[in-house]
Amino acid sequence: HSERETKIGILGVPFDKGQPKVGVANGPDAIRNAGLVDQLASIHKKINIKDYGNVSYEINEEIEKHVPNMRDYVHIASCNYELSKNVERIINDGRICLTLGGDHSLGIGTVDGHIKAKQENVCVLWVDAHADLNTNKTSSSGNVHGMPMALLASELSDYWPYLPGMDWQRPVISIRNVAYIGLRSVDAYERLIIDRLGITAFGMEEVENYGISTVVNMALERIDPEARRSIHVSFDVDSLDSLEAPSTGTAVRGGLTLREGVHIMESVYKTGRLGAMDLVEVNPSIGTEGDVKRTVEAAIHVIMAAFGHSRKGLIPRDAALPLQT
Ligand code: HAR
Ligand code: MN
Ligand code: MN
Ligand code: MN
Repeated sequence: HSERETKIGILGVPFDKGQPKVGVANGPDAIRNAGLVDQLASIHKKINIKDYGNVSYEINEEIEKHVPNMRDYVHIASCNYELSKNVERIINDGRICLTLGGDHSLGIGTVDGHIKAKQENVCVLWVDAHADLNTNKTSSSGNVHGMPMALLASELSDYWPYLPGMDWQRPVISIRNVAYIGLRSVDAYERLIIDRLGITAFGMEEVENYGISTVVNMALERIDPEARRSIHVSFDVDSLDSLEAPSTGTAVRGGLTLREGVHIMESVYKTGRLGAMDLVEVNPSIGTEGDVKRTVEAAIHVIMAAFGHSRKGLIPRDAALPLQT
């Protein structure tokens, strides 16, 4: 374990329109204000960080506002359009793009931008309590943060109506290049799709049966068998147990421990192929001050592991033993 040059581009997305609760738009600043950049910089000297600030967007008035059962559709389409372009640019700048959310509807834009930058040679690890695989026909909530994976998967494109203002978003990722870890709240139609399409899904039962180390290795083997793809990790903080990450909009008990979350990201770091990471659904308006602190700290631990923080400790590259002479 030693230092490896790592260039990171941080992007905040203070976006909350994919779900109904206030507060999640303050996730990016809560994570930054807890010292994210300084902590990343402290991993080792070969870390190079640039904070690109927050994504802003204007409503595209041309877009038809009403799409059945997709709440705040025009915001979703407008924000993700800007987001995709930002992610693409950051990756083209030679950086791993770290997107701080915001709700998980932003996964539409981040995965899209990553795919555009890497000419489609991308696989996705979706770490989440939820599958986010609803269409506007199957969703019982109309909340778009429960739909991003269904919008991204090419196998599901026929299940959507024409979506005005989303032409930039090519549903190009094959669901065969996507794996889930942490599932424990899956809607009936989502389960049907997972089974019918044979989607790689490691829910909490599989984490219990195999252990997290085997689960991550099996997931990566399935979505990137030749170890050639750029890896996109979309990490929903609600994948973690609600004791570890209480400040989130749709907490589900019985989730990943922080150690398991960290282990996932350490494994991804070791591949050397992390291309982009999203850390979403931190909501500083939910819970006590202590809950918020715990949630933000958990998010930072998971992020640190993704960029090379080692629980074993790191040896400086040119270190010599301090032997007495
Ligand atoms: N499956 C439910 C829905 O579609 C709940 C989605 C919950 N949200 C998330 N996504 N945090 O991971 O409404
Ligand atoms: Mn999610
Ligand atoms: Mn979730
Ligand atoms: Mn630590």
